[in-house]
Amino acid sequence: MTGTVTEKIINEHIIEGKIAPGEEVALKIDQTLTQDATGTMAYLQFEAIGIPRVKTELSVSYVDHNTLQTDFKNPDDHRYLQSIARRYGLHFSRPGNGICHQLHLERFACPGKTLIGSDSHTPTAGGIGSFAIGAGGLDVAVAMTGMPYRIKYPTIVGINLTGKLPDWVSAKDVILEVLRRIDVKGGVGKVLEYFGPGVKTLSVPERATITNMGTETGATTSVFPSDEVTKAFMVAQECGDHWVPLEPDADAEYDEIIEINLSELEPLAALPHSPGKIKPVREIAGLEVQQVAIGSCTNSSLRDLKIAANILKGHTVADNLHLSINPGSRQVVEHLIESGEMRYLVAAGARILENACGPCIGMGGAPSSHAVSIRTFNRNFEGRSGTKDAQIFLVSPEVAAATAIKGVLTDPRDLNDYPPIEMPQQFIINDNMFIRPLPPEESASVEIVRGPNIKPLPDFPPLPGTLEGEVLIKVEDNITTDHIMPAGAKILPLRSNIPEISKYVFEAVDPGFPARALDKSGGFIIGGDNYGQGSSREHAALAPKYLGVNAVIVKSFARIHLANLINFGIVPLTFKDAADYESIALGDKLEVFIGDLRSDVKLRNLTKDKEIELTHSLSQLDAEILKIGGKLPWVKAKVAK
Ligand code: MIC
Ligand code: SF4
Repeated sequence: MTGTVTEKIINEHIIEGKIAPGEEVALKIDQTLTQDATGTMAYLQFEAIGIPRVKTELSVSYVDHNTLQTDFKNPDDHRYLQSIARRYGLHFSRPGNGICHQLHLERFACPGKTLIGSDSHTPTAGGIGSFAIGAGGLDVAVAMTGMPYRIKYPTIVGINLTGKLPDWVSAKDVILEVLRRIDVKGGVGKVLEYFGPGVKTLSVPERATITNMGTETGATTSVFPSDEVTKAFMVAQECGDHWVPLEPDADAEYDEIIEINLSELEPLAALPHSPGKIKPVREIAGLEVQQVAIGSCTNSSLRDLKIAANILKGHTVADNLHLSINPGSRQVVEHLIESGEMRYLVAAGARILENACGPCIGMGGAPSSHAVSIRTFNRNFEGRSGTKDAQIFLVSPEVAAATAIKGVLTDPRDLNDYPPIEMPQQFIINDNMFIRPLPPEESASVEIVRGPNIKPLPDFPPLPGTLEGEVLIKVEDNITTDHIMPAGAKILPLRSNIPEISKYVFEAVDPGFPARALDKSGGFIIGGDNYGQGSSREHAALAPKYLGVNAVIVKSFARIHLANLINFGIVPLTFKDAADYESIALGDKLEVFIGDLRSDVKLRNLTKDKEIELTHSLSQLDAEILKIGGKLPWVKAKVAK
């Protein structure tokens, strides 16, 4: 069979649908993962569906986001998740074990397998050749019942890598170069598949840095082939038995091709406040910096921290800044301790934080007022760091470590020789912070532990044929889920309590929104292009729904958020003519005739006495799900049958 890696994996997993870009296809899902911030909701939904045990080959519940325990809420959620894993046959990764994507890559990901995860950076596993997609928690709950996951058949973009990265330039610069070319919505509806002679020059964790941050282009996923480098990595992780070769055929055809010569790349940075705003570091070097943070699921592998350690060796972190480090996993830390390289980090003055997401999601490590913070992370949306007026730049570990020494943003090529790093032939395998699934005969009697922060799921009624209400908010292009439903140390612990968390919807954009929405008994959100980019958090749909929002009308949507809106019974509509966006204002009274959602939709603006045409990309199934009030009632009915 000829084909790309993407086609080969989809062909092996397709259950329903037509193979043509834009057509809906249903895929069998082999593996799922969740993390704690989206997991509590996903498992509340899984419980509500009512099947006795997960039906996937492997499902893992990780704890890595809500690890700051300032009161009972987060630790209660962790106990709930642990009891769920024991009751329903999941692997459980205990807090402190590491970041879900890094751990999954080290211990569970396999070439050729499908994986969906309730986290938008699930494509990290594409670095090993998994077809790994980020999804809302409810879609992951449904996949755990053994039902397929539906995607729009993607356009397949081949990224032809040639050459070899020069010293001081690393995988982060490859994905920043991709973002420079296609920006934060250039990947929507697409899979970014890497191929070409440059692939073999990149290790699996380097490939994973690239597929991880492919999310920031809006792509459905990113994937690398599985080759001898993949095999060596899996053998070193004692997972060699699960390796399979998976390469594109010589005559594979891509819908589009992007050429990247690795030898020509240079250190790049994403400027505030978008991962798509890219400039060479040399053009902005010299900027005074107050914080450097190394870590996150993009750049916290052993390779990344080794390079940072060896750059910092014998130096002290500059007086004017703080350096924090969040290792990706305990395996990374155990290696750094064994090799002695942890000492270089500690001696240089780095603040070694937990093996968790940490500052990446505003869980500690907020920068000072107006600070410039240089981070190896994947997102620099305004306010996400916890400090609204901070300026966040996204860079490679090489740039971050060089900057930590110099105190100003530094092109690492200005340092002396590139330090050699030695990677182990064999990784230290210590799985003692994973709790394995219980056998069915023991798991059935496990009691679920629920703390007072875990509130029951709200119920939503079926939608009427005509939606009425006021425009509750009107926002611009590229609104992120961090704008809609912020995270951070104060709000993240409320993820299993919808009434409470809904008080923070649009907090940084318009803090009056929740009260206004409740006061007006719901209404509409109007937005621009790429509405809902960023995270997979379904709370960005669930909480507005709780406040009474029944439709979001925008120029275009980001993929995961669109699916989440449908899942919770909010109708996602787009302007047929984008210019109509201008004709609607905050407070306008609208009537939207959705009918059976089989065709276009009419909007009557009662305030302006004007009619406009709206459209949508809903399949028949989506329409059915929306009309009955969301995916949970739909799936419950299906399972009951
Ligand atoms: C993120 O990076 O924004 C998160 C936190 O990992 C989210 C998930 C969440 O909101 O819990 C994601 O990327 O999906
Ligand atoms: Fe965690 Fe940040 Fe990765 Fe999201 S992007 S999973 S918050 S490390």
